[in-house]
Amino acid sequence: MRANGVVLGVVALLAVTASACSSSSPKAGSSPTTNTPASGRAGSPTPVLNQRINITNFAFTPARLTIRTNTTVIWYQQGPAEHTVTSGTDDATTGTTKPDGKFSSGTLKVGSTFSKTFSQPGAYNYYCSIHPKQMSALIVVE
Ligand SMILES: [Cu+2]
Repeated sequence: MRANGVVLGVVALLAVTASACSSSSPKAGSSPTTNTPASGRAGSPTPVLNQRINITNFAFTPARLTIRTNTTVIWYQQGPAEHTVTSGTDDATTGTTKPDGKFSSGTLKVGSTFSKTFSQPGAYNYYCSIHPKQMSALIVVE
């Protein structure tokens, strides 16, 4: 019978097509990702994950600090007056400061500390909300 031969041929063709598809599929989901650098800076020293800033004599020291992401900055309030660590912009021409809400320590008594971990790159201005004209500083996160 001719009909049987045609049916067998179609079945055989479907089987070949199916096996061709399945044999070519395994690599579809395993394409290599090339946008993740394995090691950042080869040869650089072990990253320091904590940085200290002193608050003393109405100043943040250092006033400008560059850190890597995921570094924790700890401010040591050494007086003699009370201060704050408040993020925001400092407009030197008008003498006004505006908190931007990224971080704020509240009033720090002498001898206390405040810490924040910076996980996003960027430039972070901050100041003391009690003495904004005297005390402003910058942290750059690379
Ligand atoms: Cu102050």
